[in-house]
Amino acid sequence: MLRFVGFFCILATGLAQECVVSNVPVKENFDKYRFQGTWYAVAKKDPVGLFLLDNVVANYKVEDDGRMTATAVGRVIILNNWETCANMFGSLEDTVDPAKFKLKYWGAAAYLQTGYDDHWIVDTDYENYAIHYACRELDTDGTCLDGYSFVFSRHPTGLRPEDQKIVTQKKQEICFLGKYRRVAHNGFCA
Ligand code: RTL
Repeated sequence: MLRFVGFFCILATGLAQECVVSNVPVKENFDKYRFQGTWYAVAKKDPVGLFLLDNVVANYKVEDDGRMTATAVGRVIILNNWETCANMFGSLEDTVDPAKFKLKYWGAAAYLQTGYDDHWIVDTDYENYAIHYACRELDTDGTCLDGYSFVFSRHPTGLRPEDQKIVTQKKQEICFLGKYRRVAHNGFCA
């Protein structure tokens, strides 16, 4: 009987561990140099509150001192009815894990949001797709209460069919499957 209970305890903790943020898988030996350049957001999972709506394009660069910086543009609506393109800047602080950064970000204009978020690269092949993950707030059980994620493509036309399967798999591994929306690109911020 005790062994029976023990088995179910292990099973239950195993299931509960799955979506714990500290267990979210990230890219092994992430190479920030190969990640440089333009990435088009093709899908995103939104956080609570104001966020980039669509036409999101990010550009990463490794500076001479080895630090990664990024810019991002995207359509936003401010004060409920004013639509504009947000030009954002970010500096990515390294951590012990090469795929996990802290992103400090701010806007070109003072009315744009500033913040300090996680910036994890869950997976990428550097040439076609990337899955980004940021959890802003942990729940008491260690799972993510408020987070966001981008699926990026090197191609403005979207993901190649052969990359879609792996991206779906990764969305599931980070427990955001079913929470993404497509990111439209219609030239609004071009
Ligand atoms: C991402 C790529 C790396 C560079 C930056 C990023 C995040 C930008 C964010 C912008 C939010 C802007 C808002 C403006 C309205 O006031 C991860 C895309 C800077 C989170 C909400």
